[in-house]
Amino acid sequence: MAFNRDEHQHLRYNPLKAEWILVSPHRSLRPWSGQVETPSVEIVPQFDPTNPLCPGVTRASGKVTPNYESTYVFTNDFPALLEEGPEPEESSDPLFQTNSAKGTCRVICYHPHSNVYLTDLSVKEVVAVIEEWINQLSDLGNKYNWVQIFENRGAMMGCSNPHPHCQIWASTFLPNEARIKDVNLREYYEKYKRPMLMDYVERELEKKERIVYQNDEWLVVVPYWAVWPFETMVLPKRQMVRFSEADAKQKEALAVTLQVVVAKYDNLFKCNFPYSMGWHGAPTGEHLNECSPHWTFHGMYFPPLLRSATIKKFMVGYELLAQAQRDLTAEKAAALLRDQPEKRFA
Ligand code: H2U
Repeated sequence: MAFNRDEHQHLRYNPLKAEWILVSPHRSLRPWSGQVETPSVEIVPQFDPTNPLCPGVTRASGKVTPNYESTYVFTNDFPALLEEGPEPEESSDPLFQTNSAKGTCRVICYHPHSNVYLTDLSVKEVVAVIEEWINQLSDLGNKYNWVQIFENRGAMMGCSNPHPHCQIWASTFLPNEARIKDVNLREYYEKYKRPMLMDYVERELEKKERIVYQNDEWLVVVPYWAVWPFETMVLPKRQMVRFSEADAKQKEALAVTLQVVVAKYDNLFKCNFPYSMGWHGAPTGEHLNECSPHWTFHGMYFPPLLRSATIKKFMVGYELLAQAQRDLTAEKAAALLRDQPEKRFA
């Protein structure tokens, strides 16, 4: 019998993380008797006087969120990283290593209204969010080696507040994901003299099998090595080491791209599709003066849903003890998303 990627088990390699994932497409039709969750039907008001992210409301810290009209950024009242603190003692014991950790955490509100999301905003309003991301990256990137912008959408992903917002955690250290990517991107660049992700964009455009959406500036794919069922990557068509290099055309095209990605996700299971998403570019802070041609700025969406608005994939068992595994192939997931309309269901 000849090997067929859509039917037969195989391993796929993630060159960004130097990790393998097990793909088992033959299991796609197995019956499901796992956990089913009730979808959230929460109606969110435009303004809630008890919601700390709404304009004019007093937050838990006693600070008042001002009457903002576009985006609004504040220092997280419960930050995981503080700018100052005592340094841990160095240890020579290889089993009990410790290191310094300093940083800051901020929250970005996308819009003053709680009952809107990216698909409800104008392209201009989404560009304002993109510009705020870039401002924050430049501001915090002057001081910190890694600035992680991320958004948790939906209670299933730990979003604690029904208001359009994201978080930024900036740190003196490179977190694991950044550190590992930096090593693998650098190795690829040294070997092939090309940024890995620019080669990847070129190949995905040729193959056309995993494309979810594209426009003149951006490509959205379910990556070949995706772990989460409907994981996607947002990649620039022109090499860009950091977000700060984006020009007006790229920002506007990205705003449209983000709206289309959300619409397609929401249309898939007719829900507010939960996910964690965020951006990666070359390290900042003391790395700003280094040449980082191996890096390509990109975005990632990690949605937990598997086969309906309530059935999610759990990273358990084999995943925790051995390695990531998926049933649905990246190509099938891409086709399902590609086939969704670009406008969100009403
Ligand atoms: P999440 O929805 O992703 O949890 O982000 C909301 C953040 O807002 C969260 O990190 C912060 C929480 O600490 N927050 C404040 O800083 N002040 C508040 O009064 C409420 C929420």
